[in-house]
Amino acid sequence: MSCCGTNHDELIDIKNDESRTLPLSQQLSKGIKIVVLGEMATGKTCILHRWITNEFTNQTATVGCAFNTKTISYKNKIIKYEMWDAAGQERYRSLSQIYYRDATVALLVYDITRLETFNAVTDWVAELKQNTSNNVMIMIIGNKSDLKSSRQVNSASVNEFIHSSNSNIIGNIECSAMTGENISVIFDTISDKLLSLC
Ligand SMILES: Nc1nc2c(ncn2[C@@H]2O[C@H](COP(=O)(O)OP(=O)(O)OP(=O)(O)O)[C@@H](O)[C@H]2O)c(=O)[nH]1
Ligand SMILES: [Mg+2]
Repeated sequence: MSCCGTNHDELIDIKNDESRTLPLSQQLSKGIKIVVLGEMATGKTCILHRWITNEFTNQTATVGCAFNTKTISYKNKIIKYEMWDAAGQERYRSLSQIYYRDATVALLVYDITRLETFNAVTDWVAELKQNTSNNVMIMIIGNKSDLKSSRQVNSASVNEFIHSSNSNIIGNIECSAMTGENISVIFDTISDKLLSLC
C-alpha cells in the first residue's frame, strides 16, 4: 500500500481533484473517494486489505495515509473506489481534514473490544458535520467481531447514537477483517446507496 502523508504535491492534487464536482453517476467509474478514519489499531488497514485481497495479514501502523483503489462490477455498473486510509495515531490527526474534506463516503472504524474507540467515532461524526459541506455519507464499522467475548460496545448504544446524531449515516455494520465476516457487506451497502442516488 502506498503512503502519501508527507508528499506535499500529492496533497495539492487531492485538493484540486475536479472529478469531485461531476454528477455522482459520472463519478462512479472515475473514482468514488472513501476516507477511512478511526483510532489507531482498530483494523482500518486490515479491513481494506481483506476487501482488496480477501486475505488477513497483520499490518504495521499506517504512516500518514495509505492510498488504494479497487474497481468492481456491481449490478451492471463499474464502480471505482479510491480509498484513503488515514493513520489513527494522534500525531497525524491534523492531516485527516485534507482527506475527508471532499470525500463521498467516510468509513468510521471502531474496535468492538475497546469502548474508547467508539467514543472517538462519535467525535468524528461531529467533526465531519462541522467541517464538511458535502453531506458526506458515513458508515460506522465495528471491527473485530471475532472477539465478541471481549465486547465493550453493544449494538443498542450504537443505534441510540445513530438515531440522535442527525448526520448522514448510511449504515452500521460489525465485521471482522480476520475472519472476513461482513467485509463485502460494507462495500455492497455503499454501492447500493450510491446507485440509488444516480
Ligand atoms: N482479532 C482481530 N484482530 C484484528 C482484526 N483486524 C485487525 N486486527 C488486528 O488489529 C491490529 C491493528 O490493525 P490495523 O489494520 O493495522 O489497524 P489500523 O486501524 O489501520 O491502525 P493505524 O494504521 O495505526 O491507524 C493488528 O494487530 C491486526 O492484526 C480483526 O478483525 N480481528
Ligand atoms: Mg492502518
